[in-house]
Amino acid sequence: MRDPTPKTVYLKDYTPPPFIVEAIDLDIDLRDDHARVRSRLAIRRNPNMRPSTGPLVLDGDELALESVKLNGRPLAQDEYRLDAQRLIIPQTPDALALETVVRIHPHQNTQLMGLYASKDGFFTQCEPEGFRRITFFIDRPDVMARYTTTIHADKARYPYLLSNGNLIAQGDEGSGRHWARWEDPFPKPSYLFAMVAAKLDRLEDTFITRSGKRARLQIYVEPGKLDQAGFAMQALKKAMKWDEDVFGLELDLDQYMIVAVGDFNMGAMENKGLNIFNTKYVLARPDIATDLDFQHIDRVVAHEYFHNWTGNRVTCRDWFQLSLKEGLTVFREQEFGADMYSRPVQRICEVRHLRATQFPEDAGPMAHPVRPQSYMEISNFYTATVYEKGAEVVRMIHTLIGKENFRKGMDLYFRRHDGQAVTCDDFVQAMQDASGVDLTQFKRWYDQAGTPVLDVSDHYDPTTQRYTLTVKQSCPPTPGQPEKLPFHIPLALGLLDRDGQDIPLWLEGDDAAHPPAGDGAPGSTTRVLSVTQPEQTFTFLRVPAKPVPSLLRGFSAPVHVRYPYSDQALAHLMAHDSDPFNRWEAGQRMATDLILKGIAELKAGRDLVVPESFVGAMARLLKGDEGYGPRDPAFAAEALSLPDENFIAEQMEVVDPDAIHAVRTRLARILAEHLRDEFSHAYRAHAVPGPYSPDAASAGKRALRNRCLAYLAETQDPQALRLAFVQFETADNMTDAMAALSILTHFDCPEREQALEAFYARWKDEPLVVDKWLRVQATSRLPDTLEKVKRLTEHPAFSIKNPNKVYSLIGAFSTGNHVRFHAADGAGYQFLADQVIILDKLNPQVAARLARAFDRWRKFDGGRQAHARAALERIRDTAGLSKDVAEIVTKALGGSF
Ligand code: B3K
Ligand code: ZN
Repeated sequence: MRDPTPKTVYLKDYTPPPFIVEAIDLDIDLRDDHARVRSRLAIRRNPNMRPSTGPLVLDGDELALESVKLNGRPLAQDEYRLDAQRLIIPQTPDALALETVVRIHPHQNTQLMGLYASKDGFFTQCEPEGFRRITFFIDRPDVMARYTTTIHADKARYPYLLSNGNLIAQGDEGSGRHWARWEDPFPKPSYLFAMVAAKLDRLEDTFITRSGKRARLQIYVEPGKLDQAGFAMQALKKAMKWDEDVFGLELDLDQYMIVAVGDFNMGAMENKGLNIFNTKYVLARPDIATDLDFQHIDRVVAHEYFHNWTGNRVTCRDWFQLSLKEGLTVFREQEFGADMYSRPVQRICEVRHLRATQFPEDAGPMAHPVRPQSYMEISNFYTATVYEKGAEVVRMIHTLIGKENFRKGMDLYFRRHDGQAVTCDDFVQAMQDASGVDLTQFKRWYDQAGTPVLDVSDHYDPTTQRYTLTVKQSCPPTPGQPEKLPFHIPLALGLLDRDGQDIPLWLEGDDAAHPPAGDGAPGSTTRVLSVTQPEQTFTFLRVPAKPVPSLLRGFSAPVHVRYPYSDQALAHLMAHDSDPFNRWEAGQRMATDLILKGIAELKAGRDLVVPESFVGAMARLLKGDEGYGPRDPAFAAEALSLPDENFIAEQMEVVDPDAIHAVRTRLARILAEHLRDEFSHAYRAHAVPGPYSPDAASAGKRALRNRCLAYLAETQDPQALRLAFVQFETADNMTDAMAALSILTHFDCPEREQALEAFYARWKDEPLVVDKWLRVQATSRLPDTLEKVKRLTEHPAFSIKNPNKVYSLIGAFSTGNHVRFHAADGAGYQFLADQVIILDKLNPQVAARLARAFDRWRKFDGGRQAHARAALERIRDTAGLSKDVAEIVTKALGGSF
């Protein structure tokens, strides 16, 4: 586990594997304090690597080797070498059968990588390099083998024995034990291996694929929780149908299993035919899960299912290509979400998430391209850049070549690469070949880090009715990449006239006979400009009067756009833009400008001034166009949300967390006081009658209503806090209860304590609800929050060994409580350092993820920087630090980012 000299791995050093494994026959014998794993590998030299005489090198981590046989003959000790990470056999024939027997200790596996024990049994997680913790293997994704897996365990304690593929045999074997053998018909990389031996309850269903095949669907959950598995099953069926309808992709298995486990490092894992999920993304019931939880389940179940084609059938050649499967699968999941819920609202949430996580990453010490060029620990690169920016890159291809061509590109990609381990270049090539659009320059998105900036200026000439936009692109330096080449950026835009109507767009140089693929045709009201040069001008013809530009519609590229909008222009866009994303965006720009101005005023000792145009715009959002209430409450709820503190911090040269918090809270209070009646009215008007349902329309109403309640509470009127408490007490669903509790947590009032106590008393036996209870306390704005968080680490509700608990308490405090984590006295930083150091001994992956909260430390003032540096250095100097955490802290401390 501890590697004394962590090495950097480079993409440029990639070479194909010298040996390939054609088949693996695994036999896993689970005992009370260990497991014995026998593996038989059918290996041969890679024919493409001839002539070759090199040694056979197998990866292994924390394996106690008991024996090794080559072609049936036990090897003497001088015929192989063993070090902490490898088994090396210098002399081998070109084709061989290798048998190893190892002992492992799943009960002591606190890393939750490889085979580990959890409450109800044994589970695995292999991606990216966990399989080597189960047996010796060539543990890299371009080695694809056929798996047969036999599991032995106590029958009463572990009635279900599961692995990838089809169950081909099973039986009893005396002493109350049983066994089962599984065979996976599809060759796969080792990271997709999974097995489970556990006592669980099973929900079953069937799905008839479009070619008429009947597939068995099974969801396995903790005993007694079957009533929480139904929604995930429906999600799975929706996802299967959608992938058939939209991409023509069908399930290739007779049986598809999802197993939920409470101890899991991340969200879920797409193992072939046997997905293993964090309980958080499976279990749901109206009284314990919020609307957002339901939505996340829909999306994560779909995401893992979609991997069956984008990831499993076509996989990654090496881990640098991770975004090949992740960016593409996130894009597919986003499109599924857009079709299941409100497309504009999904997009708004995705962009907000991208800006909250990926933009800061791209501006900080861990900045890396969508296809990283090096890493010390690959687990650190399951990042917002690889996932979310990777999805934006796929979306840009979709925008540039158009929907039909994109589908042709996907078809071609599968035709060419089914069953292969390939690269991001292979994906782009298929898109280029299918569409005829040259994507050569576009590919820079995969290799250059940093968030590009578009500086836009305009000029209108009334005599010629020409409107000219000048677009300059630039990209700030990132670690190892001081200079960037220009990107190919799809800039979708529209022009609004004085009445708020879209103007038909005629571009100088339009060739009506050959409209560029994917763009709106000449004369349409949204056009996609291809920005490819450092500076470029675009001239629109027949523009009757100076328009208001609606730039980057639908957020067509992951960039910053700078354009000198007046408040009036923003209010115009907020009221009229036909692109809902940009209607939302205009409001966010206005609020951000207002808060940044307010911070400057505060420093000069003056109070925040909120212009009538802003209050008026908010009032219109609440009232909507038709009668009382907006047409789309879910959209209104988003548009009424102020940009969060992390986002505002990113817009500042030197971050002042106290000022951000003070001004943002003040703005909310001023709005609440001005619009008290409107908020009260909308709160009452959007009550959702009848039994709870997580559908998009009802969820939208609840979201708006709870946003109104939050504003009302900002007045600090005891009646408003009372109203929140009453909602908390009477809610028949977790969404409304949790919304009320998340409001009360910020106010030092008796209702707060009463609600928190009642909540815990009621839900202490539901781990996922206890996670919410921890999170809501960790994100309180009250000044003593850190003290409370520290006390909660001692509470029986908390366990540092459970990743969900760690993320809910420590993660939520350090990434979701800007003002308290970044306290001027450095106490937040010291606390986080303490926790990272403790956790690193148990679970380095989760510890490294926590340590990322230090990423932006250089953006703060000298005092805070000194505290952060001391905390980081203390972590760095800890003896026996994992390479996971070492990589994060050395990058944070090095350089100037
Ligand atoms: N592929 C997994 C992520 C594995 C993370 C390993 N540290 C989940 C997903 O993206 O679907
Ligand atoms: Zn994924």
